[in-house]
Amino acid sequence: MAYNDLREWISALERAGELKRIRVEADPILEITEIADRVSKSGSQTAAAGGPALLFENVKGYPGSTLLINQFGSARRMQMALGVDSLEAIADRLRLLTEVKSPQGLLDKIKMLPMLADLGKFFPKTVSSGPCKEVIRKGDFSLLDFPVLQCWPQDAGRFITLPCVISRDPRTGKRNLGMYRMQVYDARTAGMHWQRQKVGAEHYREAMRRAQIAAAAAGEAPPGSPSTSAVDIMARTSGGSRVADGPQPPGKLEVAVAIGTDPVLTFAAIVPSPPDVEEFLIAGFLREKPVELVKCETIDLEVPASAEIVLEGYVNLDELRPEGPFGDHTGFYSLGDLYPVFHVTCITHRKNPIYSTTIVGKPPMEDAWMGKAVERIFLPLMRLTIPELVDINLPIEGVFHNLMIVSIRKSYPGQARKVMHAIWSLGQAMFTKCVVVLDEDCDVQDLREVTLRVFNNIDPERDIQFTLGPVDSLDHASRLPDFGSKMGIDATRKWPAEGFTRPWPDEIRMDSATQEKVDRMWKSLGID
Ligand SMILES: Cc1cc2nc3c(=O)[nH]c(=O)nc-3n(C[C@H](O)[C@H](O)[C@H](O)COP(=O)(O)O)c2cc1C
Ligand SMILES: [Mn+2]
Repeated sequence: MAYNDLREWISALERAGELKRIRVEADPILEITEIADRVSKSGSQTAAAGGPALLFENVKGYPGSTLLINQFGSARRMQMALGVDSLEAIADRLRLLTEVKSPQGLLDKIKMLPMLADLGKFFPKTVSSGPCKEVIRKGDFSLLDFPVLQCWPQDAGRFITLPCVISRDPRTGKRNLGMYRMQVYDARTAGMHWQRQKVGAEHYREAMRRAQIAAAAAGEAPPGSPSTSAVDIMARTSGGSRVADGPQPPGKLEVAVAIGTDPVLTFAAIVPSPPDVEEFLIAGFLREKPVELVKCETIDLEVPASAEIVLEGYVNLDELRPEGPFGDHTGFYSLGDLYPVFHVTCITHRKNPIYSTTIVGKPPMEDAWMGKAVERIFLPLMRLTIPELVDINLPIEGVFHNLMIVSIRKSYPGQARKVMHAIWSLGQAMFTKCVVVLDEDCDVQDLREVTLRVFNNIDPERDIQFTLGPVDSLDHASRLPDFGSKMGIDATRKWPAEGFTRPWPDEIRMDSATQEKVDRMWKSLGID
């Protein structure tokens, strides 16, 4: 049962006792962050961690406006958002899809029918209009009309923190939906913080390549201008897309931004899907209902029809501007850097739009629960490339890119190292700074067990693997922005075939006969 829009989701939250309306005036500058932060961290030692979603109905300076925050802020709400009682249910549906084999007979074919019918629900539908068009503002619009937060004291300004950013691949025409924060510079411009390894940044680079090739073909390449090979352009871009030398011919990439969609679509914007798989499709799969899209007014893109707010606009290919610092989900401020600038050409919205937002900072915050959902849902997909993978755990304090703990079914020498390298080459898992590999009988969700095993089982000099590669743009410790070292710890039991010839001791376990005997006598001992 899918929610059609943010409002149905808010009603469901309210009915479930998962939402608090706040009628006291609260300031979008710092104050709402402090409130939401305290709520995020309430009861954080249990699975039900994270207090309720908050609907601010009296935002200082924005009379009549409404602001939603912490909608995903607990394991339970994350499940509700995805319409399941357990994230395993989604993992199971994915597993079914990935395990498809050719049907052996009629019975097999019949069994496959529900799955094939399911497939039809994935694809987005273009509709002629929708609630996001209730108010269309082509001339009189301003980003400052919405209660955009300044989250933390040293932030560079106000940031739109939960935007679903839509762009089209100039090469394939496929659309991407990614969540990239946007610093509001003024009424009509904002930063576009797609990090360089993300799909939006690749669309931008592709548009740059095309503009350069077109300019060269038209003989407009300025004297001494750099070569237009893709490799060269890549080499000269950094941060989001900095052009370090040589002029970039003018041009633009159209971009649309949806704020306040149904929760599945918002979640789909953070999912690290393969670059060529449209997130609209993923949302359709997760919702079990197609996403409805409408055409934009001023650009050639489609946006979710039921979005609360839609920003239409473009980024110039030859314009970058300092973005950040911004208090980030690492618990530190991410440093300022140069990023493209989003220019708004039109804003459409629902009547009395609800501004949907989040804050990031020291974990746990609501993005922790979104990340945990990604972890569970992606396990079956990771197994397609790393079949020996039994389970994974990205502890919340590892802020997702710093630490991944995995267990594997080890069948040949050196396999733990093979798994590390596979993780470092798998989509956004490439950012993982530390990978810890354990044998299949270790419950990686139990950090005490993990600690006991890892540090007992390693000979550090022998079992640690260092390598170099891309790191998350948010990493403030790496030797260079976006590039640094990684560490893998092979905490599996070592084999003679790996050069370990000493005996490996058994773990201590009491025999079951003694355990059962003590169970029976337990009460009589009078200890409890
Ligand atoms: C609240 C939140 C904020 C995020 N902000 C950014 C951001 O500013 N820049 C960025 O590159 N990724 C950001 N991310 C992560 C991306 O959304 C994520 O990597 C996503 O998979 C990118 O989509 P893409 O693969 O289509 O590029 C954020 C994630 C969350 C949950
Ligand atoms: Mn994507």
